[in-house]
Amino acid sequence: MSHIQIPPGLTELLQGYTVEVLRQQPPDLVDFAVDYFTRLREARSRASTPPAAPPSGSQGLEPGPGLVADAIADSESEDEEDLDVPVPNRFDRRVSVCAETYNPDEEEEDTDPREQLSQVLDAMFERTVKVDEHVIDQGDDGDNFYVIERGTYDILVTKDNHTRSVGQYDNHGSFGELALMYNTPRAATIVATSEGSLWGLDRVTFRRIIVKNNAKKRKMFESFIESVLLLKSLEVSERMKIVDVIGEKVYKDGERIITQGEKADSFYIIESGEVSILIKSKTKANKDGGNQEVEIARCHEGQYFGELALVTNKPRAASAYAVGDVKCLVMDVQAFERLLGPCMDIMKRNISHYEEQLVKMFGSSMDLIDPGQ
Ligand code: 1OR
Ligand code: 1OR
Repeated sequence: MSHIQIPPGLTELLQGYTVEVLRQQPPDLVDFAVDYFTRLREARSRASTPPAAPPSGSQGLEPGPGLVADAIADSESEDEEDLDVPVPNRFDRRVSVCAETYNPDEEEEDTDPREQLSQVLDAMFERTVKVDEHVIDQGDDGDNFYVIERGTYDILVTKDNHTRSVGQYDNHGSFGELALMYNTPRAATIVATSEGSLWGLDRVTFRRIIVKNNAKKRKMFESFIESVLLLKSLEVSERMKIVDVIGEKVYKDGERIITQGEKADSFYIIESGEVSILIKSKTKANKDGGNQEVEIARCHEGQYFGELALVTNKPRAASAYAVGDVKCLVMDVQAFERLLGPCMDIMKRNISHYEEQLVKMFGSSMDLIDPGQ
């Protein structure tokens, strides 16, 4: 048998793609691959030409702070890193976790993004876990960031000697970024509730790539986030934390963003464009078995949607479609619960308006929560 040559870089290339697939669980692997590799190529060609205008954003991405490829793809065109906003918790950093505090000013000029990608892939390691194993313990210093490959995990928070479960990860998502981003002790305990497997990324590599990317994101989204009415009541540092966790997603005209009846894991803020909310409802006004979708609302730039299912812990009450091209900022449910607590009153007040509208439109509020399938 003749020897088949594996071209240099192939393994790393496919590993990078695989890690992002595992992280983001995209619905369409081929579309995702096109996106991923196109962005990688763009990053490469940007690296070989002088940086032009700042990147307009990280299109088509799921939320989350750990988007390694994205960070790499973006980081080479940025040289300055000073944050002109206060870094959360800068003053209560603990010395023990500060030993190798990342100082962006000292960062050497960035090298080729491919080189960075292979640095990250080299640094990533697989960790398998057993039922009841603690991946992270609240109060510890942060060592690694984790991307879930598979398994279910409980998020436990201890306060005043009382431990409660505040959420779960189900075969999807990432955790352990907070202690690394803000130099704080671990904010929660993460316990495996099944056998599972994780991709770990060490603190130094995480900070080198991700913190740098977050500084860029802050610059990019700061003024938009400040303009969002819902977030007005937050402190500046709280808004910056939101910038750190958001992702950006782009939708084409007519594309469905949310599907009524599905399980919810994200919250959306419209960055540009318009979103139509449609409901299938077995109400008096809609007796055909509930198969006809009726438009119930339009959302515009600066407005949010997809909060209802997260607040009520129910399936999506309606579907959302892009009207023209739409760009949304997307936040996952854990970040939503962690960061948007102060905005909960406003959202709940608006939800009570949905109920009123529902009664006005359909003479019933029964179907708001339960999709009429
Ligand atoms: P870390 O480095 O602090 C624990 O280590 C990780 O748990 C943390 O990063 C997050 O990635 C993850 N509050 C704090 N940390 C959370 C939370 C959370 N959820 C996930 N993590 N809350 C729950 C929100 C659903 C708020 C509880 C009051
Ligand atoms: P979600 O997570 O249930 C669908 O996903 C989203 O549509 C929902 O969150 C809201 O953000 C958004 N009733 C229910 N959901 C609505 C409504 C609405 N409007 C927007 N959404 N009503 C319209 C009130 C003008 C009442 C129904 C007639």
